[in-house]
Amino acid sequence: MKQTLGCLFAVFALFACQSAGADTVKVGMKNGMFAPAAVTINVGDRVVWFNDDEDTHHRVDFDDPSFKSSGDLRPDKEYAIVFDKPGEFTYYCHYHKDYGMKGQVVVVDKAK
Ligand SMILES: [Cu+2]
Repeated sequence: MKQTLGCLFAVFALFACQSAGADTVKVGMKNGMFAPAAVTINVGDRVVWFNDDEDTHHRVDFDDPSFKSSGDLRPDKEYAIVFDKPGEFTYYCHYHKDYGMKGQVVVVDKAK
């Protein structure tokens, strides 16, 4: 019985830690695509884009100009944004937009 209670407590503690901490979601850039192209995160979470290509530059630009451009990302380089407001934010690769290299970040307010 003592052991069971201990386990239950551990599970609750884990839960509390996870909901209190911010998450990081990774989005790869390869072969003219963002992968995954659409992510849903909570306010305060971080999205990291990383160039998974071997010899192609990418650049993350948002339709909402309040987000800074990533600038040129060479292979193996990454770019991170912490999203501190809820909303649906669309972005694209400056170089490969015409090839359909577009993505979306949906930020939800988990307090609601
Ligand atoms: Cu690109």
